[in-house]
Amino acid sequence: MIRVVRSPRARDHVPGAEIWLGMRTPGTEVPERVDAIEAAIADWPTMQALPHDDDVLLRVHDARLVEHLRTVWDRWGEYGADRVVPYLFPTPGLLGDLPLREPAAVHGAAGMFGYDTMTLIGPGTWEAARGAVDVALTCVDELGDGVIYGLTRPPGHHVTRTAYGGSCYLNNAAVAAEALRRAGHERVAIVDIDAHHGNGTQDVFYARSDVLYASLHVDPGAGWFPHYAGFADEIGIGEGEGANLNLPLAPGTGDMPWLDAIMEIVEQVSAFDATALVVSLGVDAAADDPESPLEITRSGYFRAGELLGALELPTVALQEGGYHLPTLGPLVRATLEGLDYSGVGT
Ligand code: SP5
Ligand code: ZN
Repeated sequence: MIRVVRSPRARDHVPGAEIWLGMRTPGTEVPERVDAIEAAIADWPTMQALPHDDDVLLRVHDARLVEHLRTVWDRWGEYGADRVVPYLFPTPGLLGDLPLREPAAVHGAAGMFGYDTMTLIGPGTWEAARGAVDVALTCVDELGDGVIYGLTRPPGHHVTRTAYGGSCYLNNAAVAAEALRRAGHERVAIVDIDAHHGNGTQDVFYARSDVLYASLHVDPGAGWFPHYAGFADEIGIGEGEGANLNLPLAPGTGDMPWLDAIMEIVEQVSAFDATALVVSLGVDAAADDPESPLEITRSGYFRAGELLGALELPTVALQEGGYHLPTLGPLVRATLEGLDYSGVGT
């Protein structure tokens, strides 16, 4: 039996648009995604997220990022713009040898914390993002054995220690992994099956040996977001060397090679001897999805769930991407049904 944790704030984030290639496009990370998923799993036992303090959140993210997200919408009011969009970015090319100073003007500071132009902030963005963190933390509190699913929106896996982007604001999966560590799990594996590389989660744990990050995703080297991260030679650094695994896949990849990559990840998680699992459950690798060129079917997602469920680890599954509204709910349900190992051997 899969238990579900949801947030009443999940629909409050209305990005309104994505500024992509200079064009104001409608965007795909919309509140209706929540309706689509909730409708597909309405018969499963569901609880509301409980409020948590910022302790774990501040172990994952720089306090200045959290403070910026908490306050930027109110400070933006004087510009008369309907959303927060950065316009100037402190790239290495701009800074050279200069120290990174937080700009005095909030419109200058926006690009220090937001690394793209497609991840807009409006009036309910902070409340929704912080609510998703409460979903992740409530999942960890309620986990015990078995599988629990947190309907996290907005998603989180693109948020690094210090910067947001990729339709994400706070890294829910990283928060869950850190909370599992604090709850006594010695080794936590994060398996990211979203179509895109979770550059944020990778960044948070890159130098750590106690949290394994493993991802399969469309190859950034073939021209896909997040472009700068997700390559196979990113294996971790220092103590974290060997605790980061990227399996980039060619555009057009279908079920068989995708499931082979999941099997390779499952072997690595076993070898790592993880005591708990976090699944970054994006379903945007689906054939119909507008945001990725991967071609995964519903039965592929069910099988992926089964392969991960065979680990029989206490598992927190959190929502990441998935943008084709007609199939989004059924794809999430199929993955979780595969993941649910509670009936195995009984
Ligand atoms: C959480 C997640 O899945 N974030 C992925 C964000 C990737 N978006 C980058 C591409 C944006 C352009 N979207 C245009 C879609 C038209 N096919
Ligand atoms: Zn994605």
